[in-house]
Amino acid sequence: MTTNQKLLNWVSEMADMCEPDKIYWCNGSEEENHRFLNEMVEKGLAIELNPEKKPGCYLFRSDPSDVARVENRTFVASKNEEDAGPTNNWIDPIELKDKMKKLYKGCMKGRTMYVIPFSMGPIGSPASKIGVELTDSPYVVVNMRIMARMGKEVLDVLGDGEFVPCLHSIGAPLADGEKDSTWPCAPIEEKYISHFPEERTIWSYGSGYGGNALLGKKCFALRIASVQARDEGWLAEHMLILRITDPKGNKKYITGAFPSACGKTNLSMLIPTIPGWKIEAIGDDIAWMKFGEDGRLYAINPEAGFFGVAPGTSLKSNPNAMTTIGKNTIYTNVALTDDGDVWWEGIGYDAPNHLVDWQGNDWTPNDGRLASHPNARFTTPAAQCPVIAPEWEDPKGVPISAILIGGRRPHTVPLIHESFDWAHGVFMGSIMGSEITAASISNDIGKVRRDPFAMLPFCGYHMGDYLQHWLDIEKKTNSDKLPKIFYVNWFLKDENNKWLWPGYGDNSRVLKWVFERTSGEGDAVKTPIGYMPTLDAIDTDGLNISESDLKHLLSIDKDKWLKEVESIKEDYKKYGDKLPKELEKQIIALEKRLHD
Ligand code: SAT
Ligand code: MN
Repeated sequence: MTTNQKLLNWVSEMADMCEPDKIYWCNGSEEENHRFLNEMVEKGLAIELNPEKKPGCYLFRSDPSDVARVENRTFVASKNEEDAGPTNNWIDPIELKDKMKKLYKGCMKGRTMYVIPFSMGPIGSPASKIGVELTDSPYVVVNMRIMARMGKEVLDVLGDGEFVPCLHSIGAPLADGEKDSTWPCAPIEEKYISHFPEERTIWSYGSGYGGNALLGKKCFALRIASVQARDEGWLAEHMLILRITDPKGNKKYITGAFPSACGKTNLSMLIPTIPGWKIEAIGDDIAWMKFGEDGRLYAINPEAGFFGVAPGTSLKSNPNAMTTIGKNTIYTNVALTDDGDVWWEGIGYDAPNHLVDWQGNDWTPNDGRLASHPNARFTTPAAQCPVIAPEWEDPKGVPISAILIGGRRPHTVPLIHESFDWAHGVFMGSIMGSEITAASISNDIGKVRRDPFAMLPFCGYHMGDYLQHWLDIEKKTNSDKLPKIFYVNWFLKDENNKWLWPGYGDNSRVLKWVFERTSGEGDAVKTPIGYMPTLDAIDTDGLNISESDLKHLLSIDKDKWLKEVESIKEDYKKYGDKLPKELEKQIIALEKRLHD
């Protein structure tokens, strides 16, 4: 097992508090995985899909109250409130631990406590970090096995070293003889997804779903890692990583930060529509970027799987993902067909006449209800992706040439623009975001929710300090070694609410310009907001797009941008005196350029 005394002590201390019936150390083997899956099928917690349609695949249905990350129950409990900043929920760490200890007391009665040693990043890579998750959910175990490298090998590499302790409970103890439900969890007001940044510790209680429970992902690889990255001089980011190859065989690596539901997974494995170009995936959600000896930023994907949104995934939107999830995949909250396959809205073909919906009820097409939950997910091994780049597990990482940022903006922000320099690129990152479309608070529709580098829900410290950290990165190397920063917007609409850009595989046309710009090529004009491609700099061969639509996509409206400036100034107020001086200068400079 392990001789790591700190680990042994922590496991026994947590077991004393949670009082599980058993403690089980996961070894990560195939045999163990099958045993857990079979046990869950026998208990009615999971359904094995038809092996002729979806070999090695299982369907889980969560409790309707436990279907997504819960941002209002997610806490950054730094010692000082100021360090959590205005965009995180804060509770004093001593008070929070007291509260949570009461909940954890006896919370695993009638259950097993699984010990999951896991590595974020390839096992043994100097860029990787080790965590240990304790959980009473076997669903979490089988998901963590896909999303991270886990088991005995990790303990071997850990030795007596440091790990991030991650405690998780679904918060549903079982009394003697009590019958279990299919997705036990705690009520919303008892759910806590807590981070103790100074201690590098995670305590999660009450939810079994996604980022609330698979603690290696958002909790560790983003919230805790962002604090480690700040202290150690690197970047832990909510970014995809892709490799792009031109027709001559030249390769470059690009990362991209986009808020949820902007197509990160689709972009990372896109099939280009321009002949001779190729895109391969390295990661679809998280990038850790550190300086190499040559002064360039190298990225690794700390994860080993994709936890993607199923609805909307189709042969049109993402054929490579459809292949990836054809086997050895865990599906959560999708609909089940009568022949043991899965279906979801936007899968690309009509629903059959009968399904069992995500809540386990009969469903027919005229019911007017969704058959799968909008946040239904697949958990699938990255290695199964037909276009996974061969170096995706290279412990050194891959050198990054360009960083993309973007969101959903139906107007104002053009298809693409490039920053003048690093600081201007950080400014662009600080103002990115999406227009609110279907908000429950109707007043907010049409407003922009700014989400700097798509990290708003995932930064483990003050967002103002985070932006300053991005600015400081420039001082660590020569500026010509840094990636170029580009702001893309696939989501522009015309006056009739029609998309102006075809998207999907045609996004490769924009990536081609990015590729050229990082090679000192690609025609550009200087505009008040940054460099933009000339009209003929975007390859539109074989694309059916009108000259006027293209002009619309590649131009800016100064009046709209002056309004944008006002809205940015308003947004910046929330940082108070933590707003980096450089960003204050940037907004003034932008306003001046717009007036010139
Ligand atoms: O549930 S996760 O946090 O892993 C996915 C997401 O919400 O982006
Ligand atoms: Mn994400």
